[in-house]
Amino acid sequence: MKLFPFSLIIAILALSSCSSAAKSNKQASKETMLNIPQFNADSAYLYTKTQVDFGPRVPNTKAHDECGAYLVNQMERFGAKVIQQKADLKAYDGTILHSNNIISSFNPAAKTRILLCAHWDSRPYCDHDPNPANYHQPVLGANDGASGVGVLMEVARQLSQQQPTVGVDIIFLDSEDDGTPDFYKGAQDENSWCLGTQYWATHLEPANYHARFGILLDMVGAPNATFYKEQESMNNAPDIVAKVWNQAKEDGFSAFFVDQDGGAITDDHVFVNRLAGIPCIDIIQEDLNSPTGFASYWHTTHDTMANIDRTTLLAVGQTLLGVIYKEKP
Ligand code: AHN
Ligand code: ZN
Repeated sequence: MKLFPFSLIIAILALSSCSSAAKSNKQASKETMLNIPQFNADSAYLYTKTQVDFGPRVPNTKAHDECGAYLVNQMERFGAKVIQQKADLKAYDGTILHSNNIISSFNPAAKTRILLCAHWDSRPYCDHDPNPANYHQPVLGANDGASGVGVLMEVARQLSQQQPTVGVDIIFLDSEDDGTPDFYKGAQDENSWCLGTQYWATHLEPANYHARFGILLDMVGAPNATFYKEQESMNNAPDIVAKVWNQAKEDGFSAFFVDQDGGAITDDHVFVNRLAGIPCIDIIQEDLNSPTGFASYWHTTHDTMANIDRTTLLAVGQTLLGVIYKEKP
């Protein structure tokens, strides 16, 4: 008779321990599913500065080629399969630009893919500088170019440490910023911008490439930057805008990702949408009160590391990681 209650206690203990083990396993697997890495803003800052230290990355210059080699080397170190898509592209004035789109694939076998991109070239003209004597100086491009690439390099480093369930392709697009300068007396031409993207979207690599959606970063490093819901993004991929802005809100970054419509901008995402048929949005700093629509140092000699802030890099990078690691195949 004494044995019965004892075995009952054992049975109860076994049952309860079993159910608590099952519960903690369930919790653990839920947490593993939502294990979103921490974006390191110092690292993104350093990747941005390293590019800037090469000098302006204007196509056909030594700094451009050296920085390109650095980017390829880093992405290979992060375990990506890297393709360099080289092409000679014609600028608005007939100049032939030796262009190089740097395409890095993570988890290339995965069917469901996300495209992340940013331009890595610098503009050859400071055509919005307050001093006209600087119009033919190249832009250093700390914010306009290097910041987007810097954030994506840190995302790549995170991808190398923890693989998400979807595949990710990161393209550093070239020859974005050779568009018709303001001082040119002839016609402005929309198609003079984003030459590298226009080439990629009509000569897709990897072959037959498709992604569920794309996110372009452009000028994502300035202190207190404001990203509005850019109009071309809203027209082509409103659900992706909502996904990104909701993730930013969840992470506490709504001061950067403003819940308000912005202007329409001719940027790389327009050609990804139009020519490659991939719904793509643009996270781009807009200043709705400035005459150009952009910050005062845009396309001037003041686009330097002094205008790069780790908190902005963090807001953009952490939001991207949330979106990537939550996406289901
Ligand atoms: C135009 O000015 C037409 N588009 C801006 C695209 C751009 C230039 N983004 C950075 N630099
Ligand atoms: Zn620019």
